[in-house]
Amino acid sequence: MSTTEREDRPSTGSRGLSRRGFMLGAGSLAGVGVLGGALGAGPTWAAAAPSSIGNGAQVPVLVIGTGYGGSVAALRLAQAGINVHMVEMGQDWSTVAPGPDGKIHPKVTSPDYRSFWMRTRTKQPLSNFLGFPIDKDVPKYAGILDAEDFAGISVYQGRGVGGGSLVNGGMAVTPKRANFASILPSVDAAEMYATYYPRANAALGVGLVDPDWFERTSYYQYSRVGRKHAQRSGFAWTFVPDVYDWDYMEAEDNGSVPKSALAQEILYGNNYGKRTLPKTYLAQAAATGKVTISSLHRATSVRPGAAGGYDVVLEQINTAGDVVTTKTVNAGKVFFAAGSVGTSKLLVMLKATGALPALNSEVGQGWGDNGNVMVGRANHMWDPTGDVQSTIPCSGIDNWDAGGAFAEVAPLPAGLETFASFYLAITKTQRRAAFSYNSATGKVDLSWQTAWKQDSITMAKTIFDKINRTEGTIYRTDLFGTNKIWGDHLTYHPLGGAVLNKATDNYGRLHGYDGLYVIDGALIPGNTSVNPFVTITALAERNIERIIATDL
Ligand code: FAE
Repeated sequence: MSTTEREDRPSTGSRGLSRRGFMLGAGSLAGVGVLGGALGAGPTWAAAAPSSIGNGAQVPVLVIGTGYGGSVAALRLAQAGINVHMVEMGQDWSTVAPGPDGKIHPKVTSPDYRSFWMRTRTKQPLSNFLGFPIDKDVPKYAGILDAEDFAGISVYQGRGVGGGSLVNGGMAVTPKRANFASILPSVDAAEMYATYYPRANAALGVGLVDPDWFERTSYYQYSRVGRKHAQRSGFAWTFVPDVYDWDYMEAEDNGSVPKSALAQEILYGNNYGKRTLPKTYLAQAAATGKVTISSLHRATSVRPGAAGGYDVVLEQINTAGDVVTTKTVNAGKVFFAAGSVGTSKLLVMLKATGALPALNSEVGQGWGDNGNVMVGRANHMWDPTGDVQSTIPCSGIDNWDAGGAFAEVAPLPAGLETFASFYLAITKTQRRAAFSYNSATGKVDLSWQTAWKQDSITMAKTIFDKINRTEGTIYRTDLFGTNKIWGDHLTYHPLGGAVLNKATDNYGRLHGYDGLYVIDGALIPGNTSVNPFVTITALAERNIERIIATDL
């Protein structure tokens, strides 16, 4: 199936939005971005409004977290004339000094202190290469990627102003409309596909790789091999939209701008080219003059204030993770946008410890991993995938309806020929876990069990067993350990924990408390059938429009 045939794509999203026509509110990035290579240094959040909130401050609205949900809330509230303060536990990366390589963000092949959130040893998603472990010791630091360990799963999340947009692949996929009812059953799909998905796609700057360049460039040989293998086994293969500036990537290829996606930058940040939230929603928010952000501030408590509103306790930390100051601020309204895990952990802890006892029993429930599972296949010598690979995936294999799996053809940008095809599959798993407060440790546990990933493996095998049979190839066993085929210990796509229309009303208002809202991936019950951030953004657009109209 070609991209244009992909059903139910919103008309102004993806292909409908010209690659060259991405507009940023009042001003266009296209003019400054493309050949001058200025996207990396173009309008970003921090240039406008760095801040540190004072102890005792009073704000009309406090947003906890600066990922997709939080950024949508901040922008739309500010545009409605409301002052917003955002708190973010990670760093404002645009103010961080370059590292030894002269860049803010290191390559995926050279993780260092900047790469991981408060770990003393890296935890790379691909832990091994040719069977050898590749993790190494690093100084503890407020790095950009968190690998948060629960008993049965490691959950990868972005840390810093911009949340997951800083570390993700930028794959911006609108689910097929036929699947929407199982994703968000209480939401009017017609409204989402007519209004909010297009709005989200436009504001995020979603576009598609130029198909002609795709056929030519050595950097997508791995994707063309992925297509050949998928099609020879009779699977639907499709281009997948992304927020990376495709014109910039072509300029990287012809050598006229500094390389980013084509220089192994992704998991630990992109220095140029990717339209992260600080270049889109947050840059627009800064332009209103009504939004401020305190970075390295972690929200630890929210409770009703004696004089109204909510008292929010914030720990200001340094880059080693030490608490420097504890502040209490008062907010008229609070938006939980700390991500599925961050929001769920806060709410479960606040209910259990008596700060917000009236939250209902749905809080902490309905968490899923979007069915993520990773795998590599060993190709024949005549099917090399390329010693240079773009870090931005641009295609996928769709076997959702028949086998419950959608697999992105992912890069393995090792800098040498690996003869491997690599994939991240999203599967239709029904498994859901719950968060619960552990009074012995004072922490929040997650009931996910590693064995549950077997369902996802079975679905992913509907694609890859068949391709292996057709091609006469086998699975790689050296990427996740020794003799281990499946990357089944992790997820990149945490979803749920404060599910829409269960823990909240149908617009994210938390039951039990006026003026408390959830507006991030915690609202989505465990699975989106595709990569999740477009759905998180579109749902946030829908909800904030209603909240502004009725509550503010
Ligand atoms: P998120 O973006 O995680 O933002 C939450 C923010 O809150 C973070 O910045 C936190 O640091 C901050 N925070 C948490 N707790 C606190 C606290 N107590 N106080 C203050 N701040 C706090 O949430 N999705 C796609 O659609 N396409 C992709 O290609 C893709 N690739 C991915 C690759 C990787 C490696 C990873 C990790 C994720 C990927 N994702 C992808 C998932 C996507 O980034 C994720 O669904 C969204 O970022 C979730 O958005 P939220 O607004 O829920």
